[in-house]
Amino acid sequence: MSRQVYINGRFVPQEEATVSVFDHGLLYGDGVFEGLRSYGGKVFRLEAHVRRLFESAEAISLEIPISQTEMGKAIDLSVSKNGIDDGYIRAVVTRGAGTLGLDPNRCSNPQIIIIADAIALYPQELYEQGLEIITSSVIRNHPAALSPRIKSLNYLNNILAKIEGLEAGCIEALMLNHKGEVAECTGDNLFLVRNGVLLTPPSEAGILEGITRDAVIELAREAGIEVQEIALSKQDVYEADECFLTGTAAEVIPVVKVDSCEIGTGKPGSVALDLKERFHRLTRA
Ligand code: PXG
Repeated sequence: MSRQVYINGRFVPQEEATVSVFDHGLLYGDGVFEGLRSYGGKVFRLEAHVRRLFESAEAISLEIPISQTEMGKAIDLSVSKNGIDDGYIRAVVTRGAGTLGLDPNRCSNPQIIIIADAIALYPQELYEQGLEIITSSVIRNHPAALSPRIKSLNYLNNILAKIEGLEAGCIEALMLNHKGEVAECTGDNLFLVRNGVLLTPPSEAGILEGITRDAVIELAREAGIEVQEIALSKQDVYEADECFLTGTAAEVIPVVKVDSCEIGTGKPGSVALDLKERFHRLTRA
């Protein structure tokens, strides 16, 4: 089905939605993006995603030529114009076309692109049986090199870890930071349950602070579950009672094996399943 794609203030059929081969988004990965979900035609946590998009842009000195309100409206409109109920939205802002040189000052026309499409969910059985993941040998970007807080078009760090995971038969892979602490997975945040307490790496571990992660922390606290954002080791993961991942695409998904080590009982844990349900209700509310 052909989609109407938003590009710089206009909606055009997807075949006509193009950017220049001189765009620094393509040439250098110089740009930022967000992945959002809509449920029943309503975008989940739209303001938080738009805020993060603008923060990512600011962190790379990229001035987005429209306001956050206008961006939010354009995202909403992309969903409604394409008649999407439960869908996935990709918002991208590139540096724009420039010269064959790094200098971003030679790019004068940032490109704003919004694509809304149907969502390809992970197979249902993975939510019931739980994922098996591995720890990648690729460490997460050093925060002083390219901060993981910036959702940039430069995703090679994550893609290299994803390739290693896929080669091992896993659709996700755990990434450690430069200190050897647990950071996050290639497109998902990680949580553990230990003695009834929910544990997740803090921002300083070098993670993208996921919007799903924030929602799950809120839901857990509402449910009376203690949550701690603390540094975690690979050993903490192996010895945890439960493990699960959170992300816009995955929502909440249990993990039952890490590096061939069974987590807890080797079956999805009760806290993970409860939070999965609570998140499901929140998004469909
Ligand atoms: N860490 C990283 C590195 C991510 O890229 C998350 C955590 C989870 O954040 P949210 O805000 O989504 O809870 C992400 C998000 C995709 C895709 O198409 C990837 C993400 C989000 C949506 C789609 O692979 N990554």
